[in-house]
Amino acid sequence: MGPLAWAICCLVGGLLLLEGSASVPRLRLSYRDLLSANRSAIFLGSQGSLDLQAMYLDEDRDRLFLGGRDALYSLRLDQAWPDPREVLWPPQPGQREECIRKGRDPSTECANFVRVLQTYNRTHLLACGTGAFQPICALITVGHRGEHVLYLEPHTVESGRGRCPHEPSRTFASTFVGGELYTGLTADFLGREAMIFRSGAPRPALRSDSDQSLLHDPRFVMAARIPDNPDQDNDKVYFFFSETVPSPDGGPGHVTVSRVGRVCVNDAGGQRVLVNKWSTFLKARLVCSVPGPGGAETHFDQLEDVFLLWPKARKNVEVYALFSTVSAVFQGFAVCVYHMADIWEVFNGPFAHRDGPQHQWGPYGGKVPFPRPGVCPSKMTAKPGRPLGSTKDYPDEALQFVRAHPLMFQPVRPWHGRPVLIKTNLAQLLRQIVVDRVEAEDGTYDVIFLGTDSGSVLKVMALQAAGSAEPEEVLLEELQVFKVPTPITEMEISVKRQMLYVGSQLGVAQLRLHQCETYGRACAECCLARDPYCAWDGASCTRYRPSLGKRRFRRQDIRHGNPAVQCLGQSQDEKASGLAATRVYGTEHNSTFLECLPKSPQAAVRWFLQRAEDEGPDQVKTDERVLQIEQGLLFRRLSRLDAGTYTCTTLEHGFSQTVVRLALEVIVAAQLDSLYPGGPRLEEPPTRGGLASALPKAWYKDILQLTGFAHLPQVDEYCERVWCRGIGEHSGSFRSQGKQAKGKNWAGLLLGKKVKSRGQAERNRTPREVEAT
Ligand SMILES: *[C@@H]1O[C@H](CO)[C@@H](O)[C@H](O)[C@H]1NC(C)=O
Ligand SMILES: *[C@@H]1O[C@H](CO)[C@@H](O)[C@H](O)[C@H]1NC(C)=O
Ligand SMILES: CC(=O)N[C@H]1CO[C@H](CO)[C@@H](O)[C@@H]1O
Repeated sequence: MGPLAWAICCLVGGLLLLEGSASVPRLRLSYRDLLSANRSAIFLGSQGSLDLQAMYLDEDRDRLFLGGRDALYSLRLDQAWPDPREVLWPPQPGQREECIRKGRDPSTECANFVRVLQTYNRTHLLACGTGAFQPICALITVGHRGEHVLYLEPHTVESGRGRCPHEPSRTFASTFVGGELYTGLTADFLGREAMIFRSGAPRPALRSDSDQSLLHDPRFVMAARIPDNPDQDNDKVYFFFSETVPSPDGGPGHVTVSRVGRVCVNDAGGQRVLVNKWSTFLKARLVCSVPGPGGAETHFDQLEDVFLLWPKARKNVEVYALFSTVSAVFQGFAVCVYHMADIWEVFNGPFAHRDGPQHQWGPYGGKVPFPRPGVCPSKMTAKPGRPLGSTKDYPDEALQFVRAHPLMFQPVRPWHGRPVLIKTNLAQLLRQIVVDRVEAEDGTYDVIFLGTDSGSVLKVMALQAAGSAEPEEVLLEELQVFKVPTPITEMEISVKRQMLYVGSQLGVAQLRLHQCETYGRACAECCLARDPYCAWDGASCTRYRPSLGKRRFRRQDIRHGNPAVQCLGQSQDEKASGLAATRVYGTEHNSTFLECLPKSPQAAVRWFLQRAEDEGPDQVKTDERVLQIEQGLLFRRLSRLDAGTYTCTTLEHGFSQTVVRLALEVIVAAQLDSLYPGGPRLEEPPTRGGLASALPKAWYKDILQLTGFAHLPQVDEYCERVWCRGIGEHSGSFRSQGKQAKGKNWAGLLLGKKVKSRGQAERNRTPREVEAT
């Protein structure tokens, strides 16, 4: 076996072990489900697409600011986005033409794509855009709290070089700290000069030293100020990014690695060395990997997104990072969590050193100068008679050292040494991550929201089971936020409002973190959902509030989702088993379909048939004639022996529930033939307007005759339901067939071609469309 074949085999073998148990969501909600339940509200602008590049959630002002193509928007954080404000901001005069003349793409590059939106002061935002390949910045008046205004201050427009990339597509990160903008970007026209840049009066701008090869083709993901300790002199701005570096063992080729880098906020550059360049920049590798069989690690090296989870006390922030694999063989994603204490430890550890480009990296073993490179000037660096109040006072030796040793030797390892979540063989790519720490009855849970490249959001938990090394993945919901598949590029959370703000190139959506009633109206359904936001309160599935939890009756079981324990004696469940059967008809020798749509795709579906009152129910035997498919039971050719009462049950976490009961009657072929010597008249369905009068009443009377008048009320009711619902405005019926098929069905239905009943699912008002929307 060649080395490549070996690598592939072992990689794939290792990944088989990694596959999560439950990659089917407990609940899947379509775009239309979300809109009709008020779970989401979409803003696409007046043109139907914003070309969104930047999103800034401003919870102090209760506003959401958006940067688009040649425009800025301001939305108030209310349901359904009342009165949005828009400001047009095209490139400087002549710049668009100049951009085209230089050979850039007129539609995707030669416009002002707004990529920076940061709070400047209490009344203004700083905005920067690509300016058709000539970056520009300006101040935007947004008004005081409570006002809803948006104006561009034309006299403040100035060059945005170093503050915004030239192109809309290039990765970029920025943060605004103490009146200065920190950016990680490629700052030149050709996109070659990668740097970390700081700008803003009154201090002179500071940038990365270009001859230092500090950054290798970086993809910046995030930048943020994270205080190390209460002493503000120690505050640093951290950058999270990936790099493509020469192979670390001196071999040929390049590898992708992920990094955390940092600079001191009070860095002022050096006096003789590193003048107007960073004098405190250091970086370390972020490792996110799992051990495979035989000790070989599977690495997730490409950083996709980072979310900082600030605990209530605002110290010891936790870094949630989403990674992907860089392999051409397979696509995998992992979420790793890093504690700041572990990051600090690595920055306090040995520096990486090698004697030359062909040598291996090792820990630097010599004497490290004082003040230790990378340390911010503060009381700690001051010594009697030696103020060291600024990096300009640092000895040249210390600056030379940091210039030669920007990389730490040790990598930062994730908490527990492994990812909390691994996703392989996904149909979608994962792009964004946001995390909410939720208090539930039996503990605190981190709910992870993942934005995909197909316009959906996955709501996931990683449960650390006692005694098991591997966390259990609980995929709570899959929410199709955008109508058409489009990569999610921005995601912000408002814990205060319990909302997620989701951005794609098309526009933004406001999405509720939870909607407990969607899980159903029974205690068992609420419990099986295992959603830490929700609990059974004795009457319905509602938002769990820890403060009230002690006094009120609350049923919740996140860890096990076991309704048998939690919902004992909760009458709603017992009702289900006594569910009355709905009468349905099928014709002999024809195909018939019995629908059963369990609320959760995770549930195992079983069908039982009871032929006579005095017989017990038997599990339905399936073969090539009777098929059990995802949506129900399909009889390809109905036999008169198929008549009886069918019960569809689901089994989930050892808990069995009845979803639907259908009493199937078989109309014998001979009876039909005698009624319609020339075959059944399958007329075109009546149009919607003439529905009531045009229905061939005689025709359905014929069926009554066939079945005997004893069943009159049920048949009547059945026809009523099928006709009025199926053909009318109720788009929820005949879902899997799309609009075209809707009208045609009424005839087939009576002849038993396709029998639909939503049974219990009907009673719970959530329309769940299979139809691709
Ligand atoms: C959704 O919200 C609108 C307005 O906020 C309201 O009129 C409507 O009744 C709500 N619908 C549901 C299903 O809650
Ligand atoms: C914010 O900055 C702008 C521009 O410098 C200035 O005009 C405005 O008065 C400032 N607002 C506040 C509240 O300081
Ligand atoms: C709708 C449908 O498929 N009808 C068929 C039912 O079966 C008879 C023969 O038994 C056919 O003639 C019909 O076309």
